[in-house]
Amino acid sequence: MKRAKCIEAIYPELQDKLVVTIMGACAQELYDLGHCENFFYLQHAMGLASSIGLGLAISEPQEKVVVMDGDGSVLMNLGTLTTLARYKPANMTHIIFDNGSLLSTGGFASHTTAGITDLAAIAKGAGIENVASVSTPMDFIGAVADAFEREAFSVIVAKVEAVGPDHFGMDLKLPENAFRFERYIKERRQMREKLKP
Ligand SMILES: Cc1ncc(C[n+]2csc(CCOP(=O)(O)OP(=O)(O)O)c2C)c(N)n1
Repeated sequence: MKRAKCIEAIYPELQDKLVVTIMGACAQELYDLGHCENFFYLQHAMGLASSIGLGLAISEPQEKVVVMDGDGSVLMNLGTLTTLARYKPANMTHIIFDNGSLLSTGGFASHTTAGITDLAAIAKGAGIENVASVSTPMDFIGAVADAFEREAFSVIVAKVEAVGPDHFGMDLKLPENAFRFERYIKERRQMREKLKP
C-alpha cells in the first residue's frame, strides 16, 4: 500500500477538517493533490505534528482535526501517545503512516522496519481505545471512515511502502502557511459566531 494513494483516497474527506502533516514526503504528497487553506504542513519540528493537532483539537472543539504522522516522527516523540490517551480529543484522528523508514532524509530504517516495534500496540498500551492497524487500501479507507464518524479520538497505523514523491518543492513556506492556516481557523470561528441563533 502506498501512502500517496491513501492520502488521495481520503482527500475529499479532508476539505472540512483541519489537517496537520509532518514534513517531507507526506506533506509533498498532500500538497501535490492541491493545497487547501485548512492544510498545515509542519516543517522542521519532527515528532510534534500530533502535539500541534492536540492543541488545535482542544482549542477548536468545533473543528475536526486530522494529523498525518510518520513512524520516525512518532518514535521521536513517543510520549505524545500517552498525552493523547489522557486528553483523548474526541474531534481528532491521528493517522500514522508507518513505512518503517526515515524516508524524507534518505530512507534510513526506523525501529518499526524489522517488525520489532509495534506502534499500534504502543498506542493501545498508552491507553488509547480506538486503535486500528491496517495494511490494505480498503482497510485504510474503512478505518478512516470509522474514525471520522466516531465521536472519539482514534489512531490509525497504516503500514505503507517506503516510497515517496519523485520531487520535492512546495511553493508555500512555513510562515505563510502558518499565517494563512491561522486566518482560516479565525474566519471559520467568526462565521460560526455570526450564524449563532
Ligand atoms: C529533530 C529533528 N531531527 C531530524 C530531522 C530531519 N528529518 C526530517 S524528516 C525526517 C524523517 C521523518 O521520518 P518519518 O516520520 O518516518 O516520515 P517519512 O519521512 O518516512 O515520511 C528526519 C529525520 C528533523 N527535521 N528534526
